[in-house]
Amino acid sequence: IKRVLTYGDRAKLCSHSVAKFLFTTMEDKQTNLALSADVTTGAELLRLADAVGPHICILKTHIDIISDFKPDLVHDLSHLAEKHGFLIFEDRKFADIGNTVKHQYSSGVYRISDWSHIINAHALPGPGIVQGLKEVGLVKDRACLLIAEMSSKGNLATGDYAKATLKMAEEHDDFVIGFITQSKLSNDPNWVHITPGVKLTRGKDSLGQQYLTPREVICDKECDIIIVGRGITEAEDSVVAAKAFQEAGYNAYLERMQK
Ligand code: BMP
Repeated sequence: IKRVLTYGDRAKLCSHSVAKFLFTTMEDKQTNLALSADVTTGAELLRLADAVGPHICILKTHIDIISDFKPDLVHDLSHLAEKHGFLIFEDRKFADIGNTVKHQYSSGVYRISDWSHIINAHALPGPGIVQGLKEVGLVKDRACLLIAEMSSKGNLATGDYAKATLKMAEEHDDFVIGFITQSKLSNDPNWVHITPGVKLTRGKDSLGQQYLTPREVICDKECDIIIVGRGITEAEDSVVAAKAFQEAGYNAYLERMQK
């Protein structure tokens, strides 16, 4: 008897089209790697996306750190997402009242809802933030992740915060597909658990970031997807590094299947 569901099993179970596509992609491309493409020019973002695209299920952006942003950029990025079969996740971390985030999501310079399949939000303001984002995202078939736990030292998302975040997600499961988290919050296979702060060896940076290994995240903590930024972007060869993280992440998943 199979005790742990595969990514493919979970694709069949979940009802949200974005979650379904994500799990299907993970199974087909044999990857649970999300690239955090934290670079500062459009050209570099497109170069990375094209080079690393075959190895990832998600490309995570911080579009507001691009110094030469033009709307063409997200148009070209969307083409690369289709070419390589990955989802775009703008790591905007919305954190305001519903009415404000609605505008931040749909309008302004970046018009995030036009091109980003997945966005994320802090649960801190209460359920109105999800309601506001939903008013924009639902009709466009977009998905949202709630930030339950952070990787940075001394963060205040402690105690019952993650549990309350899970409850908020459960009340909006037509739009929320999972969590940014450091550990698994629920055994419900519909939720996607996505974890930043990953390198091939444990460690930290000089500004409070704390790193776990792919094996710790996927096998021990039972999360689904690793987010890797500088482990890839600062490597001598980003494709070689991406392949190493893809392999480490997927092997950890296969190991967890055997548990
Ligand atoms: P790096 O692998 O270079 O440390 O980058 C991590 C990425 O994940 C950054 O883009 C950061 O904004 C994001 N992130 C994080 O590090 N910790 C969190 O708890 C939530 C995040 O979104």
